[in-house]
Amino acid sequence: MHFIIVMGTAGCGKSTLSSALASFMDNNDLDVIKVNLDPAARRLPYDPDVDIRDYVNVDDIMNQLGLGPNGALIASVDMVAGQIDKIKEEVESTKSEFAIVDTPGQIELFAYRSTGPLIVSALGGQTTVNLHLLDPNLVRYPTGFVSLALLGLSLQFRFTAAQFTLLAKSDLLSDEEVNRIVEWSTNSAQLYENVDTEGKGVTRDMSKIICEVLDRIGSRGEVIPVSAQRQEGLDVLYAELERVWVEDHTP
Ligand SMILES: Nc1nc2c(ncn2[C@@H]2O[C@H](COP(=O)(O)OP(=O)(O)OP(=O)(O)O)[C@@H](O)[C@H]2O)c(=O)[nH]1
Ligand SMILES: [Mg+2]
Repeated sequence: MHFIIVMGTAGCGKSTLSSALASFMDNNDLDVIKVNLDPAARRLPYDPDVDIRDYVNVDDIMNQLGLGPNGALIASVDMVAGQIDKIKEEVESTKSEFAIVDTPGQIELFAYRSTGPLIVSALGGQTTVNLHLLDPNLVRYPTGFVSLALLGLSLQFRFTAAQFTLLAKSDLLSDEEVNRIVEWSTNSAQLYENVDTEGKGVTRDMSKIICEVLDRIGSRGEVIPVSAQRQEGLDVLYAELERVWVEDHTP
């Protein structure tokens, strides 16, 4: 099975993109399942084939342990770790070729506690690709782009899988803004220049240093603009994913 793990800051469009990508693959006759790993999801824009809420219920945890919403969320994400074997079994029992995995809104709970890396490695799979979604409202400014690039690096550090960076909800930005963001992802000198001219104070100074670090680490690939709402960019994303799957079959 090939796994596609969808990650990003709260509200950046993970669930909607998971749904749109699944429909895109479905329409191309691919056997794909949708896995929801967000125990706190209220309403999902898709019908999950495997759902963490069948194993861990935030409301029950709140009541049983007398916790507030944040404490219950932390406890519930941690409890997911105890259900990994069952989830893996359920995922594998579908015998699908592809699985799209939607992750909790609070990325710090998933990525920076043990659950996220544990579950991703336990699922195993032939290939695993992480999709890091960038929130358009933050990433439209050069210093915002730098802060999310830093988060992307940190995710890469926590999960040693292949990682693609997507500009989510690209329909909310002008073509000019989208092009600028794509340019920043491949042209660090341009990013540095825009940080220098548009940033302010300590944020600008720190961003310039981070730009240098990003430059030293090297390219993390061009940002792929996508709009789940308009079904745009999914073909480009799919072509990139396909390259990973094809390489996996190349001796
Ligand atoms: N304009 C536009 N809005 C979008 C798009 N994708 C998602 N949204 C909206 O963004 C909001 C958040 O989308 P979700 O898919 O729930 O985001 P999420 O990252 O799963 O959110 P959490 O799981 O709560 O962190 C919703 O109001 C969506 O309708 C898009 O491509 N374009
Ligand atoms: Mg979601």
